[in-house]
Amino acid sequence: MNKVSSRGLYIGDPHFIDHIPNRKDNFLNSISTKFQESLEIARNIGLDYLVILGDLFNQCEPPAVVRNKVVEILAKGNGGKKWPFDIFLTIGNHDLYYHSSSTLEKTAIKTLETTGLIKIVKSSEKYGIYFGHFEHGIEKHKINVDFPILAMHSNILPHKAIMDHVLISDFSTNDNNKLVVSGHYHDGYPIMEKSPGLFFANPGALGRISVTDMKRTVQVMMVELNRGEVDNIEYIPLTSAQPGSLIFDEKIIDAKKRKELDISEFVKSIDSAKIIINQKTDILGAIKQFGIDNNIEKQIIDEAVRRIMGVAKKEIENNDDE
Ligand SMILES: [Mn+2]
Repeated sequence: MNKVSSRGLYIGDPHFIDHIPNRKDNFLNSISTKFQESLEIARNIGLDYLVILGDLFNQCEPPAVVRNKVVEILAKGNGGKKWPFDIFLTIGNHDLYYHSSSTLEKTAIKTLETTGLIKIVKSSEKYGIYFGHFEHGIEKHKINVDFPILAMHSNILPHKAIMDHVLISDFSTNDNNKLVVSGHYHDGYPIMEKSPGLFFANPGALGRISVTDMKRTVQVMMVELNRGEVDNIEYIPLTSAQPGSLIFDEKIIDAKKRKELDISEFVKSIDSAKIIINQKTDILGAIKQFGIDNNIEKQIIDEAVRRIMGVAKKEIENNDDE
């Protein structure tokens, strides 16, 4: 099995949905065009299979129009017919309820699997792929399988980050593993050869759902295995992807940035207040005095009091969820 030869295309998180805030275009049309182009690339090169690296849908149970669009592309996108290669999905966190695989029966990806449009499996002996479906704490799991390719929905990163992740340098592989390709981390990174013949890659998300995606090249990855070794690996940019400056609404982004700035200043002011309060026993008096001393509006001081009295932690929590 580990001496397999196969050729396939890998695409990062599409996040199919009907609307993304801050985007000027029709997101469903745009992501559909890019998905269609990816499938055509695989067909035109004559590849054996295609892997979607998770988060096919932005929500596990998307609006019917979104699900129907994906069904249409998969079932009829090839000139009215199905595509002439196998299509696999590594399950992403957005494809499930509560990020839990026990909810698979209730999801849109299950519809696609049941109708035979995509395959959701643990591994493919035929093509030499292990699928690392999303699970909580997947970054900490040690995966010891003999497949040449590990197709993961996991933050396997070249550098440190705020979210849960594992560094490429710490990711453990065995001698039969030749490529670790992942989705989940939308920015992606260049193809890296960690040691001779062992590659790490993440082409980046197909769907640009955040303004941080503005400058990124939208691309897919082709890999050719020859007798269990990586023979060729390359990123292929999509020609149908529009420049970030055309799809994101900069006016909204600027306004949002200002708002975020205002909030961060506000939080800082609460932190300053906390320091002072810690040194005094008359808490409310201290906050009011802090307000007067710093020329802060009464409304903001009232809000600060509310937050300092115990709700601050819950509300300021940063929820960074790819
Ligand atoms: Mn994602």
